[in-house]
Formats: sequence, structure tokens, C-alpha cells
Amino acid sequence: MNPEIRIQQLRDQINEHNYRYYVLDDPTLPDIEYDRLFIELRELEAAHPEWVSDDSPTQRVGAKPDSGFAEVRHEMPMLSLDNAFADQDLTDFIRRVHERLKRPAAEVIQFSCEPKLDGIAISIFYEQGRLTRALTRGDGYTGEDITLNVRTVRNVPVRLRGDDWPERLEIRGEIYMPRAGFEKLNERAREKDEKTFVNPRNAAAGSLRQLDPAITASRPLELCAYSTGIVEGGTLPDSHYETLKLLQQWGLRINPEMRLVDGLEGCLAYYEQLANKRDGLGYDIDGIVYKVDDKRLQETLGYVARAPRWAIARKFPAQEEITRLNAVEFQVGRTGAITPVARLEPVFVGGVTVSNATLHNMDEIARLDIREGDQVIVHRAGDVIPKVVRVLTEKRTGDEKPIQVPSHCPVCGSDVERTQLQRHGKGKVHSSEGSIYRCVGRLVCSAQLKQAILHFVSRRALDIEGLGEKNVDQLVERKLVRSPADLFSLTVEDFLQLDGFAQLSSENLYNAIQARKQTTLARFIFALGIPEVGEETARTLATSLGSLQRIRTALPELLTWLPDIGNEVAFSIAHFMQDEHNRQILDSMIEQGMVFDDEGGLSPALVGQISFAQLLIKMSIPGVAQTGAENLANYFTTLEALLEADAARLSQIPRFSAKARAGLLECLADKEWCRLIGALEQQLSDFGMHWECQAEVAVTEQPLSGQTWVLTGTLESMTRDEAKDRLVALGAKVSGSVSKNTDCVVAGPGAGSKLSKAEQLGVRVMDEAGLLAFLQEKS
Ligand code: D41
Repeated sequence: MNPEIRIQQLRDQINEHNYRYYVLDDPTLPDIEYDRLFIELRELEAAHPEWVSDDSPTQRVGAKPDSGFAEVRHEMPMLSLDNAFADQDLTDFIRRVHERLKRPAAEVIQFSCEPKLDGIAISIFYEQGRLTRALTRGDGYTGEDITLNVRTVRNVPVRLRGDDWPERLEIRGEIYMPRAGFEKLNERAREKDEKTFVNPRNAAAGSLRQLDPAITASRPLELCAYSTGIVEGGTLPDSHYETLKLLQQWGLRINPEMRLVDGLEGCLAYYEQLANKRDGLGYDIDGIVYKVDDKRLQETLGYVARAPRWAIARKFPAQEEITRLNAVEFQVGRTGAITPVARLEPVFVGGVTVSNATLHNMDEIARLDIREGDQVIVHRAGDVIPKVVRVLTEKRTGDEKPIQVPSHCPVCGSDVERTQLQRHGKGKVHSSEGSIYRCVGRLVCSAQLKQAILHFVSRRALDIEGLGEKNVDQLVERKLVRSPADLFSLTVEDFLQLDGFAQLSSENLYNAIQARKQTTLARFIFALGIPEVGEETARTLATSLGSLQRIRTALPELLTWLPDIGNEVAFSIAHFMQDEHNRQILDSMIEQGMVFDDEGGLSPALVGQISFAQLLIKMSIPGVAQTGAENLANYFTTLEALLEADAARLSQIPRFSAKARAGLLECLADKEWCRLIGALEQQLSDFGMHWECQAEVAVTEQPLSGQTWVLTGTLESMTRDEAKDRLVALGAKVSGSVSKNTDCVVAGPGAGSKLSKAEQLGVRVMDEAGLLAFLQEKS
């Protein structure tokens, strides 16, 4: 194809894509396809410089000008906006509009509403559809010429689409930086140890003020048009709303949240709706701009000072405020992590009064260089925890006090230790300093003990009712409980000592605790509060390994065989279980009669997964992957034989490369490697897995494996959740609807359509008594 035609084709395709992507939010071309077009265009233009024109999409970044930005007078002043801070201000505004227009209050006036973007207002001129000049708003009368920088903003059209635009057209809009781009920009700055921007608005302003357009081009800026200025050689609609729709057709992005509403009621409803959406918009807004939609009415209303009488900005509550950091205190979490909390001079921000904010960890304190007595910026968006985002170092008086990590736990006085980040390689541990400090006191620390107990008894753990914060505090303060195990030895008399307990309530709590000596293994493991082990992981451990004993002794390498358990979690579990104090607590609970409903054999899935070959793959032998490991396993059949092999023997293995041989010899020479593989094999055999004779492995099939049960109606002796837990423990799937695949329906009083459907399909049905008998028999 003629390259000149191809160049034009590529430009059209790229412009079309930009329009769909930036203006309509509806891209149809994958990024990679777009990149290909762009590269092709750049190459063709390089080969044919005579056809390069400055409205080509490749020509956004021009040369660096040698002086600063020229000051230019606006042909038509850029107005400012009056603010409304409350519903009443908006009501007054609309009343004044009616009065000035001599319209009765009952008559409905239409308003165009749009979010008020928190960016930089600018003016852009298009002459014969081409971008000729862009100015900052400045003081409204004079701005700075930032044409070269604005040209680099990806969604600013260098040429307007279509051909029905006025010959001279001034667009007014806001250049802003979306939050995601802002976060990425700051992330990159942090990596390079450069200064970060405080907020997206400052980042947008800083990016537009760059003397080198190439830097501006690298910043994720966007334009959103909100009105027009000079219009010559053509006309625009009488409606503001319709005008913006037209700008959109010409290729300018307008705000997709823009709406046309009727009167005060419509304006108030729009406020509610947008306030709810605010945090999810992807860009910062600080309010809503309401504009009388009809331009003829706008003209009648006119201006006061420099603000139109036909528009108003209704502000949202600020999400950032300045206040004083009175102190930093340290709190101790369940796992001993010491977290700094900022105590602030109370300040109204994001719609509430804030007096505490999170500081995350000591790295954050160092990063912010925060000191007691500093003036700080607090940010609160939506319902998230307020945080300190910046220190106003320029306001320091010299009396501010640096913040020190406490060397001893503020609660128990134990030493505070900086956590080590550990990476586990083949039998080796590499560690580096983490940013978390921990109290080493464990359960000796009353803060950790209280939270450990609250977690132990919580609903998804052992679910013991009646042990709220107040009661746990008392039990700990009076030293009645020094570990979760002590809960089981508490007597009715112990509870009688506590505030608010009488004979009956004491007996109830006693019984509630004793009843939980019988629970499921999964709940129990979750209840232990092992770092990194949530409900899901606890369930995996319980169903895969089947017994507390196996979970207690499992090597971390074995744990990583279980679904979704990685190195870090595996080592955390093993570390917890090896700890002497934890072992005593577990022993004590078992001695006190703790039993689990769902103890059983190893899960068949796990047994099926681990073969000799898999063991070899796990031991990561350089040069040996799946096939190599299988060949080795077939050849040797036992680990013993493999460990005794020498180079000569290895060379006899069929289809085993020299590279694999060298890798294996290296491992065989490594004592730690041999010890680890030996220990793993021993453990697998202890757990009942022997790959030489896999057929003989004793696997306990669960009684309800593969069955689907449905619960309906009310149960009296237990909740439906409990019934579900017990059936799941027996291997059943519990479903919400009856089908021909249902094995059994448990129907209590009040059972309706599910019961009739079961009867219709001939599915087995049992009542509560039947279920209880069944559970009794099976467990
Ligand atoms: O989003 C904005 N920041 C925005 C600013 C907007 N959506 N509409 C605006 N409309 C106007 C008038 C009513 C004067 C055309 C504005 C601004 N003005 C404005 N921005 C900065 C000063 C004034």
C-alpha cells in the first residue's frame, strides 16, 4: 500500500481508539493491538519525514522551549464559582435564581449537575478544529501558555472529530490525575527515593508546570471539559447539557456522571447519589457544580464580581484537614505486633470528628519523619480508618519530639524485638529486617493474652457465648486465666467472683465452656490464632491431615503439599507447633478432655498426590523436572537405594541427562539435603503413606463422601449452621436446593417446597430425630 495512505489510515485508527478509550470509556482495541499500530506509524513516519504533521498522534511531545511559560491575557475572563457548604446554601441559591428570573417558586428550572473535579482549570483553543493554544486559568484574567504540555495529555484531541465545529472554539475544562495513576507515580518516586506528591491535585499541577514536555507526557493526566469560552464562526446549543454532549462528539471527554435534573429536589437527590459514589469514582472530587442549564436564562442572570449568578459549587466535607499530633502511643496486637497510633487534636474531617489515626508501622513513621507536636495532614475517606498522610515540616517550631520505638512492651514490659523477614530456600533460611516490632512476651503479655482468648472463643472459632471483652479482661486481670487452656479448668466459683455474675449466669458460662471441649478440628486450629492461619487454612489442615497429632508434627515441607499453603504459612505453622509454651498449652487442653468430632485419616486426595516422584520434585534437584523425577522414582523405587547411588550407578538410569545427573550428585553430597529428604520420607511413612505399595495405604473414606444433603425447616437441638458443620465433617456437601442428585433431605417443622420436591423426586427424607440418630451412629 502507498505509505502516505497507510500513514493516514493508522492515524485515523489510533485517533478512533483514543476517542473510544479516553472519551467514551469504551475501548474496542486490545492494548497490544494499539501498541502495534503506534509502532507501525512511528516507523513509517521515520522513513518518510516529509509526511509528518504536527497533528499526528506520534507528535504530542515537542521540543523543550528555552524560556518559561509566557503570560497571556484571556480573551474572555475565566470566572470563579461561589461555594455552598450546606443544603441551605443550595436552597438559597435556587430561590435567588427564581427571584431574579421572576419565576414563581413552583415553576421548575432545569439544572445541569456534574462532579467538581479537584484539578487545574485550563482553556484550550481550537482553530479550524486544530489545537492552537492552551492556557492555565491563572487569576482568571491572565494565564500561562502551557500549550506544549497540554498537547502531551493523552485525551486532549490535537484535532477535533467531525467537521461541524465553530471555526474558533475555546474549551474550558479541568486537567486532573486519576487516583490509580497518582499512586503509581508516587510508587515509582518512592522506589527511586524521590519526593512524592501529597495528593493528585498537586501532582497534576506539578506535572503541568514542567518545563520539559517529555516529563509532562510521562504523567497520567486527563482532561475533562466543563464549558466553553470564545465561540466564533459557528453556534452552540442553548442548553449547557447539550453543548457538552456536542463537545463529546467532537472528541472531548466530559464527565460521565453529568445529569440534567429538575429544580431543588433533583439537585439534592443528585448530591446524595454522588456523595455515595465519591470513593469509588477513581478520581478526587471536592463537590458538585450546579449550573442553570438554559443559556438564555444564564445571560439574564449575569454575574456578580467574577462569579456567575447561574452556577454554584456545593462542597463535600473535606477529606483532608490539618491538625496537631499530640502524641504517638503504641498498641499491642494479638500476635504481639506493636503498632503506633497517632493521638490527634480532634478535627472535623470526612464528616466526622477524628482524634486517632493509624500510622501502620515504624517504617511509616520514618517515611513521614513525624514528631510529637507536628502539624499534620489527616486524611479520611468513606469509612476507612483515618490516616496521617503528611507532616507540615515547614510549620515546625523546634519543640517537636522525635518518636522512639519502645524498647519494652508498653503493656507487659517484655523486650521488643524487630521482626525478621525470613525466606526459606532449600534447607536454608535467609533473613532480613522487617518493619514490624513485636513484644516477645507472648501470652505473658496481658494484651496478647486477652486478644488470644477473645479470638479463641469467637464465633467462627470455638464459639463460646458469654465471654465478651469485659469478662475476658477480668479473667486476665485476676490471673484466673494465663492461657486459653485455662478456660477449661475454670469453675462456677471462679465466675462468681467476677463483676456481674450470679449463680445462674456462672453455671451457664461454665457449661458453655465445657460443652466446647468437643468441637471440630478445623475450628480448633483456627481458634489457636496461629499467625497466617485463617479459617480456610485451618480447614485445609484439618481435612488434609485429619488429626491434631499430625498437624502438630508435620514438617513445613510436607505442609507445602497441602492446597494453598505456601512456604511462609507452612513455616509459621511449624514454628508455632514447635514452640515449647504452645506445646504445653495444647497438651493441657488434650489432658482436660478436648476431643474433635472430625478426626480421621489422611485425605485420599493428599495420599494420591504424594508419590516418590513428587517427593523428588519437591526437593528441587537442579536439572530434574517432572519426567526426570519419574524416571528416577521408577528406577530406584526406594529412597534408601537412591541415597546410596554413586555416579556410575546414575549413568545407568535410562533417559536421565548428564545435567540431571550432575544436579542429583550435588544434592546427594549435601548433608542437609539428605537429612531433609530422609525426614520427609520418614514422616510420610509415619503418616501412613508408603509409595512402594500404594494400594495398601489405609485411607479412611468419610461416611458421606460424595453425597449431597439439604437442610430445610427449623431444627430444635441445633442450629442449621451446626447441622451443616456436622454433615460437612462427615464428608457431605450441603446444598440449598433439592434436585435428583440430592441424597437426603433433613426436614424440620415448617419445611415447605423443598420437602414436597424431595417427595416428588423420591429423595430420602429424615426428620431431626432421624438426623441425630444418624450423626450418633456415624461419629
Ligand atoms: O470540575 C470542575 N472543577 C468545574 C469547574 C466544573 N465541573 N465546572 C465549572 N464551571 C465553571 C463555570 C460555571 C464558571 C463555567 C468549573 C469552573 N467554572 C471553575 N473552575 C475553576 C474556577 C471556576
